[in-house]
Amino acid sequence: MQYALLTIALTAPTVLAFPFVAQMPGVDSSLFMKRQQSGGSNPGGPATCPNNPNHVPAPGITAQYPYNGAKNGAPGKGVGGYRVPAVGDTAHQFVAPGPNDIRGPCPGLNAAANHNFLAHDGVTTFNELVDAQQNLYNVGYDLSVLLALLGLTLTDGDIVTEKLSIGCDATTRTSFNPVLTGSEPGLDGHNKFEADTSLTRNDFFLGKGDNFSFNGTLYKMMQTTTGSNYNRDNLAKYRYERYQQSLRDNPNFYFGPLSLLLFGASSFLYELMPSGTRNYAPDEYTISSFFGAERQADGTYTFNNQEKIPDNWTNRVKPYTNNDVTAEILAQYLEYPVLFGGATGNGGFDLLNFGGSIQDGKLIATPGSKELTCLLYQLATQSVPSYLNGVITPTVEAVGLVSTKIGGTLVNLGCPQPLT
Ligand code: HEM
Ligand SMILES: *[C@@H]1O[C@H](CO)[C@@H](O)[C@H](O)[C@H]1NC(C)=O
Ligand SMILES: *[C@@H]1O[C@H](CO)[C@@H](O)[C@H](O)[C@H]1NC(C)=O
Ligand SMILES: CC(=O)N[C@H]1CO[C@H](CO)[C@@H](O)[C@@H]1O
Repeated sequence: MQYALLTIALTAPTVLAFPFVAQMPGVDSSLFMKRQQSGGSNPGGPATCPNNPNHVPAPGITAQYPYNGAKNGAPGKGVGGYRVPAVGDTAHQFVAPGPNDIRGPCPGLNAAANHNFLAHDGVTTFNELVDAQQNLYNVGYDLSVLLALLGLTLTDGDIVTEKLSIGCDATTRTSFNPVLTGSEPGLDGHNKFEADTSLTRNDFFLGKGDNFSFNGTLYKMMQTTTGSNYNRDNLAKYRYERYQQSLRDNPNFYFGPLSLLLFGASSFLYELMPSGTRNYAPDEYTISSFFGAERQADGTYTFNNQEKIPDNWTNRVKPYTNNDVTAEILAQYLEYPVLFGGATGNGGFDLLNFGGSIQDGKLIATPGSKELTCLLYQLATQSVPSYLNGVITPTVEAVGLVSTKIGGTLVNLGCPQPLT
């Protein structure tokens, strides 16, 4: 466990400006504990998780096909605009996932695994994640490291083996010692990294625990609202629509600090997925390919299990950095400001505070501010209210890993030191 789960007694006085409402009428409190873990044969749990006994690590790059030159978790060149997969590079051609391969809620990582930038079975490592993001998408080194750390620590990968399942619970393969670490739910683990109001995934409560599978109804809604132009303005609008939908339909709706990552993820549609060969337009051809969304004759969408880099694709020219993504998170938020907090099940809504960036339920970080720069770092190093009656706090070991990998750069910029 990289994050200790702290469930606060309902009567205890607390410094957190967040009321605990799990036992209020209308709130199904049994879900709160289940939210954290997708145990046993629940959706995303170990019993139904594919298992490839023959794990093959990602092949990595070669001198002939160097991409960004990123290997072993180190910084690459940070110069994109090249073709992926490179012409002739058979090691990174698309191969659809088989029955033993794990895929999860992230189309960016699923496509990376389908193209062998991550291990094809979906059990990956910190280094593979950092290398793949740079070589494939030209994500900046700083952001590649931050996202990989968030994946590893927040969603319970293993900080000793540095292994992570990109989907369901594969503890037997990620953990250095399952008895000591407990279960490591992978990226499907809800309300650590995985949150309500995703673009194309169900809310946890509404999906009865399956919040990681592609939902064609939601994809269709996104396509309709954006008019197939997945740019910032249109995605901000669609995210707002999803928020209103969850507020209306989901009595256990929770929109906490980790939901900030969803604005980051939606920026990936117009910042990381578009192709130079299509003038970097976030268009239907491109986005549907990454999402594996297949349009049917009647206009509905189904999942084809083929999350794929579009043909003839070239990646972005300049690296996409921590500052770029936090600026996009704020820009989308400011178009349709919404409140952070949780539904109390009786029509009420509780607001929350987090770090210096969320106050009384509102994101108050300003462009270029320290709070904005530190946003993702704080998610990785501070206690995060992660659902209605709980807070997750990184362990000393998790904070240690983050500082080892980040090397103090963000602390030097004035980001708050972790308290643990
Ligand atoms: C180590 C790096 C990464 C990790 C750990 C990660 C993890 C995740 C997780 C857990 C989600 C689900 C969030 C939710 O729905 O609640 C997600 C969503 C998403 N990710 Fe990633 N991701 C990473 C990198 C990327 C990259 C490089 C791309 C783009 C090329 C990407 C594109 C997306 C998109 C578009 C979504 C939204 C999907 C939807 O809501 O339907 N991710 N990611
Ligand atoms: C997909 O999402 C819609 C809208 O939230 C929901 O009504 C439907 O049940 C979901 N479908 C599946 C298969 O979960
Ligand atoms: C691929 O992209 C190149 C460069 O823009 C273009 O000249 C070529 O026509 C494209 N080929 C296909 C099959 O789309
Ligand atoms: C438990 C549950 O509701 N699972 C469903 C969620 O959605 C997927 C499709 O996206 C269904 O296949 C599951 O049965």
